[in-house]
Amino acid sequence: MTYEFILIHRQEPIALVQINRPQQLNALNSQVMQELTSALEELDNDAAIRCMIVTGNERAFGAGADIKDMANATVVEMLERNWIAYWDRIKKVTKPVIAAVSGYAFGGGCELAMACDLIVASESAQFAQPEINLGVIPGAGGTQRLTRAIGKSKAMEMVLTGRAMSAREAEARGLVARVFPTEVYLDEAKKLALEIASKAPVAVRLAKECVNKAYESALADGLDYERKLFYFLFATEDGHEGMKAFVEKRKPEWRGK
Ligand code: DAK
Repeated sequence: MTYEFILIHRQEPIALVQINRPQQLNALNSQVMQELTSALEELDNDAAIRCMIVTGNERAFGAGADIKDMANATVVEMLERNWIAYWDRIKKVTKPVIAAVSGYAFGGGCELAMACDLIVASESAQFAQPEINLGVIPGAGGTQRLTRAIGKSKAMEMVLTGRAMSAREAEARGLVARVFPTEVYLDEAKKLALEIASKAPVAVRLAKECVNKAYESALADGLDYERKLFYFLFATEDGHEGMKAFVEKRKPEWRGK
């Protein structure tokens, strides 16, 4: 498939999907979202790839949904665009997806970063849900994911005022996993992706599923789910290989089975 607004950089076993609409600060229109989700699905089905990175450029990860596209839209048009389906598709990606964020991650851009499995940021990254300033509210998970990530009071403050949070603040509050100087944040995201890609693939997939489950269920259901997947891993060759390698004092050889 050819893409207009994204670039794919394959560096097996990892791949980078770069949003490339710099003149509009990577504002997300339907085509960008369509291309981005298709690329992630394609890479998810590619056996040579084990971890993906979604990124923008130094100035903007994404300044939100394309406001010019939405300004005159009716409620029926918004419903028919079925934008939220793209987020559902991202959620179904089974391999880990790291958001490498620099510059603006505003509105839908912030929601996109939060829809990824973890966020690595540059020192110049800024996170905001500024929809309130447009007379609307976040619509792709902002009120829910931000609240789970940073707690009710801070999320309320951000969503009600639209103010931006710095990378350092986002890290301190748990929205962001790691912050690096702008010159190296992408290299560091790649290092992290390579580290994840070096682990046992089935365990990585199930670990991602379990952590995401913690977001979506009551504690008792999440614990039950985790336990079942934990037992399941004893039916995999890699599960036994990892423990045997430890006992035999050698490096494990993962086979993805
Ligand atoms: N949409 C369209 N164009 C945008 C844009 C955006 N979100 N953000 C920036 N641009 C464009 C600007 O219009 C400008 O284009 P030209 O005028 O040069 O043609 C160019 O990018 C450069 O922007 P600025 O000149 O404004 O650059 P500054 O450095 O001065 O300011 C800024 C950067 C990020 C502070 C500013 O551009 C800004 O405030 N942008 C808007 C940020 C924002 O409000 N984002 C939230 C958008 S609402 C849905 C679910 C979710 C959503 C929608 C639907 N469904 C379930 C249906 C999500 C909604 C949103 O994200």
